[in-house]
Amino acid sequence: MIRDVLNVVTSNRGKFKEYKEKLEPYFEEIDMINLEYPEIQAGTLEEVVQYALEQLKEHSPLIIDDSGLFIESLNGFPGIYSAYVMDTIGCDGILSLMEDEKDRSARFQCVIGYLGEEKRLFKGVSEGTITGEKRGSKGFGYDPIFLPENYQRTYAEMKSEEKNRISHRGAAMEEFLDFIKIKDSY
Ligand code: ITT
Repeated sequence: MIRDVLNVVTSNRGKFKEYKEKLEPYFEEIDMINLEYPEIQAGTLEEVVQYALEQLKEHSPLIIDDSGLFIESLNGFPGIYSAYVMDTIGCDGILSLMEDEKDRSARFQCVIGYLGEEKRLFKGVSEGTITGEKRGSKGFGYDPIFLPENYQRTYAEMKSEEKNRISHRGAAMEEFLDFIKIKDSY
């Protein structure tokens, strides 16, 4: 079944492109609402999403997305601070922090918050490693320094369809799609 509208509330065009591409077959219209919504300083992505959903009811049916890069040897940094770290030291800063570091394992996490007929959270994770240098010009954010497990190319060296097939956001979107398909089959 095809639903009518879904609003994706984000200030990040790269994220929106990934949503639009994967969810397009299931909605008549997918709109980006470019809004800076209040993000509380919380311990987890889930807490940030729960709180933000409450402030956005007027835009329902909607999804929001809070994501982060968690680097093992940095005890999970930048994690929930990923946006701030990107705006300040960026990929180059992360590479400097990791200079000479042998353990380069890292994971991306994405939490989707959905507010429609119900409020639901969906989570996706992708495992990988931090490269020694930036590679690729596609994607956004930390994509040039993240090499997903079992792949030889960074996310920034992949087209968004391919990234969507294996990424944290792609996995969270699959969960979301499973949910709406079950709802729509009632
Ligand atoms: P919102 O308006 O949707 O909050 P944002 O860019 O602030 O947009 P997040 O807080 O979720 O989004 O993201 C934290 C940081 O992690 C931010 O700098 C993103 O660019 C980066 N990021 C999120 N998802 C990513 C992905 O799939 N690949 C690379 N970087 C990503």
